Amino acid sequence: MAASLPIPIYTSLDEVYSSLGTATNHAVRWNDLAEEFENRFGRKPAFIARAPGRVNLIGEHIDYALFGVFPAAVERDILIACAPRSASSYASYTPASNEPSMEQERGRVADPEPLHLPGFVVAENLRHEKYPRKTFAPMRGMSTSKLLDEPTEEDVRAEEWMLDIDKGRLAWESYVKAGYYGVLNRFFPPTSLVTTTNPHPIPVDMLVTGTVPAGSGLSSSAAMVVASTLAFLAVNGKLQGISKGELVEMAMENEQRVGVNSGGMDQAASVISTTNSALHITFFPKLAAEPIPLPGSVSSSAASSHAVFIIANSLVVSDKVVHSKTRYNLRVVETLVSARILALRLGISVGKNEKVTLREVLGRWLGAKEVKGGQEEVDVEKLRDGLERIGEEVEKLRPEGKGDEEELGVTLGEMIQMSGLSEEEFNELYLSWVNVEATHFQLYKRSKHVFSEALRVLQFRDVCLRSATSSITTQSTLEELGALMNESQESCSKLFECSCPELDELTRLAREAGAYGSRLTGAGWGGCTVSLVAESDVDSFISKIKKAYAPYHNLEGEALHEVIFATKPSSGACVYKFE
Ligand code: NG1
Repeated sequence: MAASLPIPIYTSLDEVYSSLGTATNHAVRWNDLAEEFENRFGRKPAFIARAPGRVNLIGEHIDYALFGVFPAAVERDILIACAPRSASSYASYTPASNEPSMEQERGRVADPEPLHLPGFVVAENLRHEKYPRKTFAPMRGMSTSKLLDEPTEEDVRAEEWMLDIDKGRLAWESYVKAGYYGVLNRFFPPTSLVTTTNPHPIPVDMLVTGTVPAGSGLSSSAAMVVASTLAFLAVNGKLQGISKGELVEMAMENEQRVGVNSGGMDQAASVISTTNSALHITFFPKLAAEPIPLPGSVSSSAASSHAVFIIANSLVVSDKVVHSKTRYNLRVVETLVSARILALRLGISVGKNEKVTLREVLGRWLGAKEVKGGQEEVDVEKLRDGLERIGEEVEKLRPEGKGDEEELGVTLGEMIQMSGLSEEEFNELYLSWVNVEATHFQLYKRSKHVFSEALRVLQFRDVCLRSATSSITTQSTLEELGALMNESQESCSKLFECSCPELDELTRLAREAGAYGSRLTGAGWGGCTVSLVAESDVDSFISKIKKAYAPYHNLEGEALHEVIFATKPSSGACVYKFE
């Protein structure tokens, strides 16, 4: 239901945030951005696209196994001011930095800078010293200079749009380009002839700013891709008729172009969230999002306990793209292969070419019928019951003859043999589209994490729903939620191995400082933790963590607030239209 709503288009800022001037002073930020856009491009922006980061409260690394997750959008966000470029606007254009005036697009774009080229993008960032200005043009599988001339019919019948995203290097503009791809492919088919009825994408100027810290597990990458997709939709007049669900799908596909085979949680949370609620997002058999009020966010009596979520950055930067071979993408492959092997061991049939997920295996095990385009829906009760029982079956993946203390992984050869596929079939199905590296693949531990974490998500949801029907959030409700968060951290650390010493330390310190529960949030291996803390204890909690966590010792004031802060569920992505 929430996914079928249209993308909100606002003309006033108080429609965007529930309360202005909270963590950062939003009104000042938005004005500064619009003014700076005018300084740099000589005219006002036409739109500002906004996409928030998210904090995942529980349900880590299970979205790509197609199990439901439980994130909430945060107030921190990415903003992209943008406007179509007209002939008169390039005259006043003044680059903000001393960067070379043109990204060298592998020598395909000729000097002087062809600002008028179809779909040509000038992307600037407010922090231009760190994120230099970039310019690029989409190409229909042929040299850009040809686009300038009269293209022949053959020239413009290309297979794919090309934007040259470098997957081996983390570059800020890659996320802008990733957002552009979806819009190009959906609205400007690369294979068709350019005619007046099938026009070129519009040249655009954009200025980006953001308050979501990069590489911190708050999903700055998804926020960038969602905001960029929205900005290109808005400038090209294609916003009407796009639902939130469609935007999520576009953003998911777009982000995969940066080189990470991500699930869909971040994009869904960034797009579909509403204030005061978390989202229970499910991906199977289709994308659906259910807003769930969080305890303490309903009006309650004086006797109730209020609690808030506090985000703390471990200050270990986790670069998902650079380490994807041994971390994120490896987990995706391990999780998928474990699904096939578990299915075989449970006597469930799996097609030779089928990349079955753990969620689908559970559905089949529970007797869900295969229907056209997927599997029939399984209700939450049945799913919870199945997750409670399948834990024992996962033991069938435990390598024989190996004790608790021993290595529980299997080699590539062993894994192929267990999969029932030939080496060639296995490589084609599981390794041809991704680059991974491991001596041992941890099928048992990964699937044990996925099923237990999926169950914790449903339990967390149940506790929140129960508490929403009562006017009082009791101590025991918060303790139940906290316990689930702590179990999740343990599982992420020991079974999924996506924590790191600093995250383990920070979550332990949070519990010692009085949190009901604390866990890593997002992909892990660095980034942030989220802790559930009584509202009355927020200040003392933060000062205890500051004292105890060495990387915070020298931080004061705004610098401290940048790394540890309480957060409220925020609204999802939108477009602000200047009138
Ligand atoms: P972050 O923390 O944004 O890197 C990643 C994935 C999610 C999910 C989590 C782990 C992307 C864009 N996001 O989140 O889909 O799998 O890890 O739960 O890759």
